[in-house]
Amino acid sequence: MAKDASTVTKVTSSHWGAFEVDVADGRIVATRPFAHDPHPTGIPDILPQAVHHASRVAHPAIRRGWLETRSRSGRGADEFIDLPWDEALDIAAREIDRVRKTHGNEAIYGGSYGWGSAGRFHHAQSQVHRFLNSIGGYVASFGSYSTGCAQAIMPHVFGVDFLQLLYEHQDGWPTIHNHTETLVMFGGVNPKNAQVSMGGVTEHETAGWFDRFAAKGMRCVNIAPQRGDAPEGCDWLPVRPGSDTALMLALAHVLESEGLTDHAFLDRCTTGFERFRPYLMGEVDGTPKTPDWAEPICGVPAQTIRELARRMAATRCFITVAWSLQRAEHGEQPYWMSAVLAAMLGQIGLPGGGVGYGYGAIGGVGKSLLGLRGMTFSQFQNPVQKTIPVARIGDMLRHPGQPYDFNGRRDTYPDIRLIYWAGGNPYHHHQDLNALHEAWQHPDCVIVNEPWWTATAKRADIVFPATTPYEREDIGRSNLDDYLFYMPQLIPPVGKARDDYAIFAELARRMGAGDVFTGGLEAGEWIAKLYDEFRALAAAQDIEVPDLDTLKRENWVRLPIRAEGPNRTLFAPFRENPDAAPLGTPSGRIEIFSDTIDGFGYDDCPGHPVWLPPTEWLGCAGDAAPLHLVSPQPGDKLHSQLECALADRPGARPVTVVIHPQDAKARGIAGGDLVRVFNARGAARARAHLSDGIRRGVVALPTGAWFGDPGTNIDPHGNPNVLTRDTGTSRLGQGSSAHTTLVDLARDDGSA
Ligand SMILES: Nc1nc2c(c(=O)[nH]1)N[C@H]1C(S)=C(S)[C@@H](COP(=O)(O)OP(=O)(O)OC[C@H]3O[C@@H](n4cnc5c(=O)[nH]c(N)nc54)[C@H](O)[C@@H]3O)O[C@H]1N2
Ligand SMILES: Nc1nc2c(c(=O)[nH]1)N[C@H]1C(S)=C(S)[C@@H](COP(=O)(O)OP(=O)(O)OC[C@H]3O[C@@H](n4cnc5c(=O)[nH]c(N)nc54)[C@H](O)[C@@H]3O)O[C@H]1N2
Ligand SMILES: [Mo]
Repeated sequence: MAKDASTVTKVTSSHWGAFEVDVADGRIVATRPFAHDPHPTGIPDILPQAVHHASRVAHPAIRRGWLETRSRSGRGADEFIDLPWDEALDIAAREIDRVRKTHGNEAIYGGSYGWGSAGRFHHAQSQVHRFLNSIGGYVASFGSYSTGCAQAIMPHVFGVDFLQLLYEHQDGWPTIHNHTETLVMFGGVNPKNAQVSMGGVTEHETAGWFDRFAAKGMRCVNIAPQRGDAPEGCDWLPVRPGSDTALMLALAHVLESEGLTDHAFLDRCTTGFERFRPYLMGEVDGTPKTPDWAEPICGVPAQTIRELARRMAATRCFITVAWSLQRAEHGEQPYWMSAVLAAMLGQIGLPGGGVGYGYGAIGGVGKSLLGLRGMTFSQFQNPVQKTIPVARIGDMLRHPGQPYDFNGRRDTYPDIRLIYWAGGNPYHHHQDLNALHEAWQHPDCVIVNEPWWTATAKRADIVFPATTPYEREDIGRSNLDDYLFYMPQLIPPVGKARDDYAIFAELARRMGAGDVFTGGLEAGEWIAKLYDEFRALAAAQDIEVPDLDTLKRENWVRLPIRAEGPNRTLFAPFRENPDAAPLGTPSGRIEIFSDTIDGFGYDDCPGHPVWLPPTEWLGCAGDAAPLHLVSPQPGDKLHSQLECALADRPGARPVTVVIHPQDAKARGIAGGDLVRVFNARGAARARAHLSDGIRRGVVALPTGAWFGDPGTNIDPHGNPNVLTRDTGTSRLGQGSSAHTTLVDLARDDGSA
């Protein structure tokens, strides 16, 4: 688009990176890649249309049935009445006050999971949590949909918080480049997912590293149902979804039976191998976990498994595991077993050896940066002690007062009367959405702050229109990135939208907690205060950060925080001297057998890693649902964000489902056909894309389409979460099991 004199161009930041924005007459008119990004993403292209889209929430709105009679039925079906801000805020504050006085703050669910926006101050989750804490607290959530299961299991194995492992310890790409000879990637290293990172990734470098690996002759093995789960040029072992643990066990069996296990390392640095070995060798159950045993389970030929194991032992080998593997039933097992396999190889603590998690899952993993602290808006302490594992929200709403197990603890679900959501879209992210819609009718009131009429906003009683990051100023910065941004306010708020901060300040004031929530500061004053704190903390680490006025003028700076030297290596000091630098596990060692987990007595997560067949996978697929559905992240955007603009593109909806040509042929499906993807839980419409880059028997339908209106028997846009199972990964992790789903496909004539 040609720029005229009135066009202003600024840089802003987002979860998918930095980009330039052209603004004219108060509207975003165009975007362009950030000049310093070697592999920019196309996601910002849809931004101008989305920000000014007709589906923006223009006014505070209250559902008619709730406004008139406080009726709980009709969520998602009723029309909404627009109200002036003051009136809507009065009504919401009265309702929150009523619930906390009548039922206590334990009746308020504010877990409010979701990615919201990338700015540091206007971080919607911090805002809603601080507000709820300032009025007496709320039921919170533990973990994320991304890594909830890993966050529960990995501290038992390595004695480190899983996210800390990710941020502070794992080998950087330069280390892998310099040392690794064999890169074995369970679930791949997905270039499309590396476009995105929590808080932003400015230089998208993941794909570039694979070009360098190829040039160096590194052998990269992509063990995943889709070839595209790793960059081009990698070997592809099309594994059956949900079966990686069996494959890892077979690799371990080869090591042990061929004398390739590093027992010296196991003795020095691990505990419990002697309790795991009888299971591996079949001495306890009569089933040795050989490659021949694994072949029919995972679909990888036994001879391939043997050769791979030998190569892994003979070369510097780095194992990576995608987050998708633990977003599945028994997701604890491949995570734990990958650590055991790496321990048996004896390379943990050597540069470019051992195991790492989430490379490619988000863009910043593999960047070696000095850690900086600060710029966090305090959420205060939560006076309510109750938390649920984040992905158990459906169970919580369905089973108030019922007991459940989680990571060694037995608790009961609270009786939720009010849900407050800001910065997330549960009708995007949760599983079995038809069941969630039923459960969602239980609370007295649902309040949502949202810029767009998402499926969640449509299922609320009170909706407050929130600004997008382009309508307010903020600071952009991520722990996995070395850039710092001033995110200027680019346009005035669209419609009557207000910042989450302003909405919560007004609600808090009405509930007598205004000063507590705001601390007497305006948004701009908070940004300056948090920035100055950050700057002082950085200065204490000898890192110079410009003052805020300079940053505002410059728009962005690159911080000198790339770690010196390429050799960041996970657990190197521990390997060197495990007595002097013990891990945080009870034994101080890597736990191949965990007495703690064993003591929980869970049959779905016993004391050492085991192969447990999932409830739904190709090993038990029948006539009713013969295909395994994987529902990966969308390549063209972030989750459900900006969906309205994509959905408007001709032919873009319903979403594309990837199917193997032979599976399509067996169903009379041709490329481009409309199809129905279905199982006993629901049905979604999609458009077939035939590809031999997906394993036979597997279909892939990405997440991100907005869930349709209730009352239709098929989701018209292609939301996979009408099909997925809503069960925890196990009693230990209780994470999301989204990838454990069987379905069938049929041609669809397009009628409802
Ligand atoms: N089947 C299946 N389901 C999955 C997954 C899967 O692999 N398969 N993956 C899961 C994972 S890992 C994740 S992280 C989740 C993602 O699920 P979510 O994080 O819930 O998805 P988003 O679409 O990013 O939702 C963010 C919402 O915040 C809104 N928003 C943006 N900025 C602001 C703001 O400033 N204020 C307010 N109030 N709102 C704002 C956006 O419009 C959007 O509706 O999905 C999960 N669901
Ligand atoms: N463009 C874009 N990037 C994103 C996001 C986005 O919405 N858009 N979301 C971000 C978020 S919040 C997260 S958490 C990460 C998620 O990162 P991941 O969890 O790693 O990604 P997914 O897209 O869920 O799955 C990646 C691939 O895993 C494969 N897979 C599924 N099940 C199995 C299995 O059992 N075994 C094996 N070996 N492979 C399996 C599938 O083929 C799938 O394509 O992505 C982030 N990156
Ligand atoms: Mo995620």
